[in-house]
Amino acid sequence: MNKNYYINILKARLSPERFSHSLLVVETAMKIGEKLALNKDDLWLASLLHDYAKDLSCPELLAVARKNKLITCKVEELQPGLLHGPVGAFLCQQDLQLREQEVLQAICYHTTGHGEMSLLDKVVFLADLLEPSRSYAGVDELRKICEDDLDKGLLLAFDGTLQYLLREKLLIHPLTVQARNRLLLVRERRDIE
Ligand code: DGI
Ligand code: FE
Ligand code: FE
Repeated sequence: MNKNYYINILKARLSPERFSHSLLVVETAMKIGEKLALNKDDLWLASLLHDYAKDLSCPELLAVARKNKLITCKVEELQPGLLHGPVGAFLCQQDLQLREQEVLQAICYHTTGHGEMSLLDKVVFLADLLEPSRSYAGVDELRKICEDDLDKGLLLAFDGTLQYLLREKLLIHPLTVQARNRLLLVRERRDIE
């Protein structure tokens, strides 16, 4: 894989801050994924490109999403920032000829999560929240928990996002609810066994 090709394309698309965030997400994702059974090229690509569409404006996100039938619920129309995942995955497929479905899926769902998250989806999602320049309350605890138990960390991450959305009176994407419900159910079953 020609890594420089992707790095240069991304650098030209994103603000310097967003580009440097993307490199930190790669670093974090590779560290989290080190000992996991994951395709490391897929992990590298998905974590690098996860915010490919992040610097598009809301009208631009909506225009691409409407034209290509990417909108899956009303919440996305009302909070178009949520579309940077699905639009990013679409543009990576269209502009960069990215064909790896697993990579496109991880990019698509990196903001909301979803009910059937793969290991790749989970690592990209968490690396985005844990990269070293993130400094919200609770991030160190989350980093520590993820070292021991990825799903426990993921559940805590969704709890944190949901608490933030409730506090700020923001709409909750149904996929965020599905992701959190699924994690909770899977964990409960494991505890009972
Ligand atoms: O793109 P990044 O800033 O690196 O990170 P991200 O893609 O995880 O986006 C984070 C934002 O997404 C954060 O402000 C919370 C928001 N978000 C996540 N789930 C939901 C949500 N916003 C709404 N309105 N509803 C959700 O379900
Ligand atoms: Fe993002
Ligand atoms: Fe990000």
